Amino acid sequence: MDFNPTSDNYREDDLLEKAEKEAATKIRLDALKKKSKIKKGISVDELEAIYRELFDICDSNNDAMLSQKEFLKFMQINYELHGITKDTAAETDHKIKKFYDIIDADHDGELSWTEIWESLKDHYKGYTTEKTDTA
Ligand SMILES: [Ca+2]
Ligand SMILES: [Ca+2]
Repeated sequence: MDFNPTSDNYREDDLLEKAEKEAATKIRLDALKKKSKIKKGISVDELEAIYRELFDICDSNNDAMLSQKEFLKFMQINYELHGITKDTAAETDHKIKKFYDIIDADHDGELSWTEIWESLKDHYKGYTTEKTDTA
């Protein structure tokens, strides 16, 4: 008998792991959408926490950078968090690319959390409140 059960099993585990990861991501995303609404007067800390979570969710390959494909997902969910129903698929690639290039401060073709947060902080100036309630 010539078969390789080890490699078959490995493959199965691999797929299972992928499915589990996708399910876990969906749960995190649903939780984020449910509890997080970005509205005027939000604290900087709160805003940062929301985007940090969103960044992690969109970083599918866990390399701490957002590729252009991952960034597209980030933008799509970002619209949803603002209560805007807008399909980024309808946005031109050109527009997304332009955003991407603006945020990519060191021009390495990928977006780090620092690059994204710096850009967002600037974008939300005057929208957020600095003071945070310390319990
Ligand atoms: Ca990534
Ligand atoms: Ca970069």
